[in-house]
Amino acid sequence: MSEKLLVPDIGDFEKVEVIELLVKEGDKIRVNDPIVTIESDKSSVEIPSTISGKIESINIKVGDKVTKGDVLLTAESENSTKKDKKIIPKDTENLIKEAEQSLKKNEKEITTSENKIIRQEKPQIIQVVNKGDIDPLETKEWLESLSAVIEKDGNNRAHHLIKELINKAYMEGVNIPYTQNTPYINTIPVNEEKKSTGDQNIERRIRSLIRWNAAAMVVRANKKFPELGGHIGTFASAATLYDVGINHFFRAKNNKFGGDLVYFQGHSAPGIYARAFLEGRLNEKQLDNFRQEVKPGGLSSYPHPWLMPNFWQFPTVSMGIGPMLAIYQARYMKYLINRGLIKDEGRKVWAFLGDGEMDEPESLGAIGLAAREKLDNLIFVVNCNLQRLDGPVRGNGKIIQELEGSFRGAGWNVIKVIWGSYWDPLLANDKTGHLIKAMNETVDGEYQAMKARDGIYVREKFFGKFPETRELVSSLSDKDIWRLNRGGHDPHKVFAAYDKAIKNVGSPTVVLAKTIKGYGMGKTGESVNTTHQTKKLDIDDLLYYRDRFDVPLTDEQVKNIEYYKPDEKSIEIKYLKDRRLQLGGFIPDRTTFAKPIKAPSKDIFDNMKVSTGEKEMSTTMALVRMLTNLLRDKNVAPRLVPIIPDEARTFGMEGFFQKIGIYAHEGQKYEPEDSAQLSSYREDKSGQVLEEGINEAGAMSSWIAAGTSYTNHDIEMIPIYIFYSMFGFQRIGDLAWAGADSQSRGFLIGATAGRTTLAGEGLQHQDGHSHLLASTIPNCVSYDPTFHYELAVIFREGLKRMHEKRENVFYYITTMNENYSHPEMPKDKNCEEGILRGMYKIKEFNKNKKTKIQLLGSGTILREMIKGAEILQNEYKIDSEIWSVTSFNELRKNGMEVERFNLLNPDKVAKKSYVEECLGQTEGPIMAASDYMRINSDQIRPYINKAFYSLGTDGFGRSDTRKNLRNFFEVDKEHIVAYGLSVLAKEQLIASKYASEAIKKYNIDPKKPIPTKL
Ligand SMILES: Cc1ncc(C[n+]2csc(CCOP(=O)(O)OP(=O)(O)O)c2C)c(N)n1
Ligand SMILES: [Mg+2]
Repeated sequence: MSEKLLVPDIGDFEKVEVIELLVKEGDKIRVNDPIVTIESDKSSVEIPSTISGKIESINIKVGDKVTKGDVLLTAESENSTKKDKKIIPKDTENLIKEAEQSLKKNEKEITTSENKIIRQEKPQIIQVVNKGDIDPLETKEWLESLSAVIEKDGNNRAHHLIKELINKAYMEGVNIPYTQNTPYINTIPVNEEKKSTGDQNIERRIRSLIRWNAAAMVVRANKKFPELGGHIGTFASAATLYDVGINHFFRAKNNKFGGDLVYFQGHSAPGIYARAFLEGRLNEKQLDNFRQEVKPGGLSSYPHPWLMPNFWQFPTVSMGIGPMLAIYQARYMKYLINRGLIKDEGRKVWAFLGDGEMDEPESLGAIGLAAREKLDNLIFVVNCNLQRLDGPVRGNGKIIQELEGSFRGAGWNVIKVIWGSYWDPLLANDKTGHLIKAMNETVDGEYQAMKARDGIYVREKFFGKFPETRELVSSLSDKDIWRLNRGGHDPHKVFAAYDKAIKNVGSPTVVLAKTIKGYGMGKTGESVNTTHQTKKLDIDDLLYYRDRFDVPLTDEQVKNIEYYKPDEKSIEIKYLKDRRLQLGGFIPDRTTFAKPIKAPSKDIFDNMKVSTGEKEMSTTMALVRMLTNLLRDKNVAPRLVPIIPDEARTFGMEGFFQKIGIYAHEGQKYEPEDSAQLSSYREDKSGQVLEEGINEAGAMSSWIAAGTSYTNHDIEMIPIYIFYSMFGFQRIGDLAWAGADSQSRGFLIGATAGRTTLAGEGLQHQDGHSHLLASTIPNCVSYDPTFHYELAVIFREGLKRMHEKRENVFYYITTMNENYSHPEMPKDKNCEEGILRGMYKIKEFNKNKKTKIQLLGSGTILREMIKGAEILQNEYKIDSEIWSVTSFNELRKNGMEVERFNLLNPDKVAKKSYVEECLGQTEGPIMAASDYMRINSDQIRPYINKAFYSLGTDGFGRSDTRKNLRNFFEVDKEHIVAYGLSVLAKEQLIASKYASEAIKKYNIDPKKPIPTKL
């Protein structure tokens, strides 16, 4: 049967141009095969077939304008699958089935777990003392009923009843104050704690040696060079948290398993080095070079993959970056699994964080996403030592309770590890509930102060709060009281928490572990406000530390601050290595086994090397066209990770929704409002686009996860994060720096760029400095292209350098939203090289052969330069050479390098910078302009031995038309002419009257203040 393929609903557009025909008569097509690409003035989209069969005739050609309902082609259909059918989200049915099945499964699970959870022991009733209780007897009856339910029908039944009670209370109008908190005790009851399989004695000995060596490393470095700094107190508080993880939980990457990913807290690095020393991965000399990284072999101050590329995986020391990166890493891991690019091996992402670090908005900013996306592969461990740098973390409150509230509210599984095992009998004997009351009422400032004192103080200040609690410890000595340990220092409690965390399904987990900052450091460093900065320990402190942890060193050895490493055959070293062997290898360890991606052949971009003729388009549109082309390259297509923070329509990328889908871990549970349209909003479990919402930091974190996929998942991916240029580096600069440190490979696209090119949006949108920010990152390669062929050449080279040759650079490219026609790529054989090196001659005006000026233009302002040059030639008889500068940043890098070489090699023939190669032999002064601040073009000033002037968009942006903005910032063709003439006059090449006349002619007010003052 013959069937017609019609133009589907393309939204509000009519008469949209066909720019590509992707099939021909006689071709066999299948449903979803792309047939034609159509392009409006904003975006280009492929139209997929809704028919399977052989094409009989094609009714349109390139250049035709089509509207909804027009016939595209006729085909002899095999089976007519109507578009109507396809638009029903294909995952929906599966999802419903899945949901039904999981409901059934859950029901089963509930019954079985109910049975399992029934407690054998009679649960202890905690009688919360409450002065406002008008009928304590009634309260007691209710509590006893609850205990009876728990005993008879289990936790789930009790939970259900409480929920029903609360619902009922709401319905009856009872105003229930909302609480996110549980009492200030451990989440896991003692009888549910999973016991560690490890040998606690050996583990304690190993931990003590690691503690010692970590402290010794910092003290030795600072003895040598007091300026080096370092931290002892942080790792001292976190040692058990790490040790339990490294001995029992963190699985390494090897040829059988992808490996857990562990984000170590930045300034706990000394402890991680100290362990690597015992493992034989680092030697004494390297420890002695802690924080001395200039000579090869030193250890970096904090985790920096750039500086220790075979060791550290994640840069974390800028507070707040670790939590965000870890969340998006866990999400990205699920993305790769759901797209079928890696296997689901149950890998986990662990992030170790400080309680002070949780103050950063970034730390808590993405926890909602982690819960929403059910990231049960993610575990946060927050080391709650109740201190940060200056002192307690909000001493009047309780950080653990505060964080519990935030995480529970967001939907996380929260495990509090507050009290160590020595507290268990006390809590069991707390029949009156006064101990819990004291725990609940004591604030962090008090908890911290107690650990800076002694047992007598704790007896008085803590247990002395109530006669009942005083009585509770009456048989304990002051020493016993002092020994009452915190949960985070108790390997049993930590083990139980981690065990529960890795088994949790359906939500991320946070372990809130209470510890003491500077644990074991004694009077100088334990729980005192100055702990954070303690980097020197005097001899008495060191002797105390040795004794505290039974480190087998003589006094003499302590005085020399010697490291201690037991013999290779010792039980400790054997144990430590065996544990890692069982867990697959050492961590951290940074490796890559990813295969490179072959860059697409040059011809994939050929259509960008011809003129667009009359057709006008923006470079943002050209980019989207190019990406659409790339999605047809079988090597590249599956590896592209387009990342868009809720701006796809601004950039004309809505065509991607249908073509490759938006990643959504649950598929699409609804029929989208625009389901009948070609670019309908399609979410899919295997969707490729990461649509991040209005969340630049999250999008950047995704970009980093994808850009480092080659090492963390052994698969090379190509992230392309397209942001509104002002909301790029300016907004997420610190993350960009971390991305660079991580050796992320991928593209950042600053779309709608340029201070005068993004016209109406105003001061906080119009970007005139992102290239400067980009230039601050050493491995960022940045370009500001004007024409589509420049973009194609740059992008292809980027793919080649980063993903085929695996160079550790990343690309920043600005694209604009101004529509204009694009010329054919110049035939000059050096053009491509020039585009990539940063400049090439694009045009020459030679009519007059008298006076000449060199005009350098970048981005959209290049076009103003060309127009200005035409006026200069036609009205003022001035010739010019026009240079398209694709990257002042790249030119500067080359200039710096060459200048340095020449200065360091005074006896050698001087090399020429590329700028000099281009401009050295040219005639006339140089004038440069871009849509960025003058300092952008000024970057090359030192490498030119000629008069150099620059124009730029210094000052606050503001909304207006492009024409008015360019006039205001003095980068339009009229100012280029006037300034050009002035430059020539200043260089005494023409009379100054020409410049004065032009200034008058173009109504330029010399008295107008410079835009930076307006
Ligand atoms: C963004 C940022 N701001 C400031 C610092 C300096 N700084 C380093 S550690 C620290 C305190 C950290 O406290 P916490 O997170 O509680 O870690 P702890 O050492 O107590 O485990 C500060 C402010 C930093 N590293 N990053
Ligand atoms: Mg802290």
